[in-house]
Amino acid sequence: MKMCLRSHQENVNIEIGLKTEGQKPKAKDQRLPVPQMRSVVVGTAGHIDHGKSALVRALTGKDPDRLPEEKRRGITIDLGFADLDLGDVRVGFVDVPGHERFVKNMLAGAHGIDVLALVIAADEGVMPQTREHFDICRLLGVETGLIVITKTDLAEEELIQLVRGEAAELVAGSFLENAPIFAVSAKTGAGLNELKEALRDVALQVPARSSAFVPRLPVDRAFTMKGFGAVVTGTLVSGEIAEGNELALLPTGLRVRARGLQVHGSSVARALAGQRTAINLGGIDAASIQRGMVLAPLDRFRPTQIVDVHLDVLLSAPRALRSRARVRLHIHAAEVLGRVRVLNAKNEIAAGESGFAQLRLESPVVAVSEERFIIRSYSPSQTVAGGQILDPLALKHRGRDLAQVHSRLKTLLDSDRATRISIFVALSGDHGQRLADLAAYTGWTDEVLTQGAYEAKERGAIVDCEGVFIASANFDGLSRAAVEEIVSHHKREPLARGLARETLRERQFAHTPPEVFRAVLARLEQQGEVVLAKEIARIREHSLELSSVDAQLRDRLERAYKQAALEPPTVDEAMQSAGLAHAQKTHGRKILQHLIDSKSLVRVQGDLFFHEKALDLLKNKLRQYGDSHEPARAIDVAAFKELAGVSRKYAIPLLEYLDRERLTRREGDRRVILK
Ligand SMILES: Nc1nc2c(ncn2[C@@H]2O[C@H](COP(=O)(O)OP(=O)(O)OP(=O)(O)O)[C@@H](O)[C@H]2O)c(=O)[nH]1
Ligand SMILES: [Mg+2]
Repeated sequence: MKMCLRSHQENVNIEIGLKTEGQKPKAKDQRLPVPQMRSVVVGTAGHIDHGKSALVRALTGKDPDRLPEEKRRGITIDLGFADLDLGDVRVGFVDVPGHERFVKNMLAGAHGIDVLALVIAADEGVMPQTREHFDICRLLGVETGLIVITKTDLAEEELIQLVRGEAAELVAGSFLENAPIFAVSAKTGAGLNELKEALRDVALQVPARSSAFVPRLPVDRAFTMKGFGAVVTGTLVSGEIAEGNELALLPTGLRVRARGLQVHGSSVARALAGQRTAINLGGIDAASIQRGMVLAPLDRFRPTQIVDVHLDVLLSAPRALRSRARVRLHIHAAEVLGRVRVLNAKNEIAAGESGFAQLRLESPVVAVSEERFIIRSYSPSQTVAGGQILDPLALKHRGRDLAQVHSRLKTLLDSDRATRISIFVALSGDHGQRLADLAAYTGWTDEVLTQGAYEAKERGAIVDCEGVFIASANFDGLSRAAVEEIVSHHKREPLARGLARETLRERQFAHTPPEVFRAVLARLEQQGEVVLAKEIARIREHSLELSSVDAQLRDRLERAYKQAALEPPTVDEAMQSAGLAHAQKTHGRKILQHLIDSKSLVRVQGDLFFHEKALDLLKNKLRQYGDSHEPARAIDVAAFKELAGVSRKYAIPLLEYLDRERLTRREGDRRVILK
């Protein structure tokens, strides 16, 4: 079920004080400076009624339970938020519901947290959702946290010690193994100061969020505020969003504008990775925004419905995770239904085991490689596995490709950026990929992508074809195909100079971007394998060796032109005088082409050819004429006809040819003979 959370009076006071519509924005310099202090998100987790919300309230003075129903029932239903200023650290709390039925809401909040505060009531100890929440945080890759035993005012010291033992047992071997355990009471305030101090220390140790990713804000709440319009909140998981930014709301792709931003209740010009952020959006109605949607830069991500993943099935899962099982995927704040296809021979991953799988989703989500997620069974809803996205834009696999898919996914699971780029590029086959495609796979910034692609290129894994990346294996394959195509053309048409580039492109590169085609030809030319002459490609060794019969024909044709000098025959006349029958015309044409290729004949106009010797003689005569007519060096058509000894029929095409050859330049009805 998707949720659209509407505003309640409480939100207005706690989180939002954005400028009202039509109100003049404050001048930039009047704004609060970008907060420089550390900002971390601490998420509570733990069983129902264990005192999570009471703890947040005792620490911050703010009640995270904001819904009237929560107040009435005394339980948390949906995520609550509160923040705490610890001097040099600002803590944004995400308080989650402990109720078994609201784990889905817990999941929407758990994904963005830096620090886990695992809350256990001293009078109850470790309970089912203590375990489930802890598993979820572990599977989502949370790396830092502490354990808080609450309600110590309700338990004897002996019991508290017992609970400490239980907690230590629960987290043994996990990221919380050495985490400090605090015994506190929200009621009496005992232990809270020490806890605050520890929160500060832990927060300072939290590594800064990676700057490798472009901004992304998974929406965990959306509501309308009177006078402001649509407001969304969420943890900015990466990058920065600034006031005025144009963003896409995914998966719909709707274009929206960040009209105003708030972090920790104050207006800011920009929000940074790791901050709980509220954004007033222009260009959209809150009713069309749902929890789980993602705000991101325009044209950067591609929503997906098929993802290849690595899964860790919980030891506590009631049964193995099998192919065709209908599951709920929780990724960031989104929940979508889908089916699993386990990518192994057994078609299942047993409880406590891991493996590769493909998830086919019923609706699109935004996902990038490396991203963590949680899998819950469809019914009853129960957390069964966690995982990591390996190929976010996967295709369906055929059974016989399984081994190959397996080895690819194995590499993706544990490899550096350049290797992953090489794999994503290879997946695109001969199509290749641009930086924008790789951005959709990874969510990385342009700088990171450029660097990764550069390294992949340096390692010889990919080739950069004018900005289209293609796997070296594909590039080599295309090069071989091109050479073979030209070779077989030479075999079919030994008299032809080579293969028209366009024909080559159509035959072998129809599904390849033009950049790749050009790069392949350029590489083949550079290696000296292929010679490119104008629009024709030929193999370097291709020579136009003629049979002796054809060689005689060629000589006769050439003689016909040579003898005619500047008054050459038509092609038909030349063929006739060479003794070529009409039926052999096509063959004769090829031989004619041979003479043209070897530069014995020159095409002056249309089908009008001259022997190169005759043209050379004419050019010399013309130069001498110019020298003896200094300084004008001019000649008119009549004088030219006389000089060349030709009629007007030949004189005009010849003069135009000489103009093209830059031997003469037309000036009115005369030609200037250039030096
Ligand atoms: N005596 C005592 N009562 C506490 C303490 N902390 C919480 N409580 C009480 O325990 C009950 C549950 O506390 P909550 O903070 O709502 O528990 P919760 O973990 O947030 O519960 P859910 O959000 O529904 O999972 C409330 O009646 C609180 O007043 C404490 O330290 N001492
Ligand atoms: Mg609560």
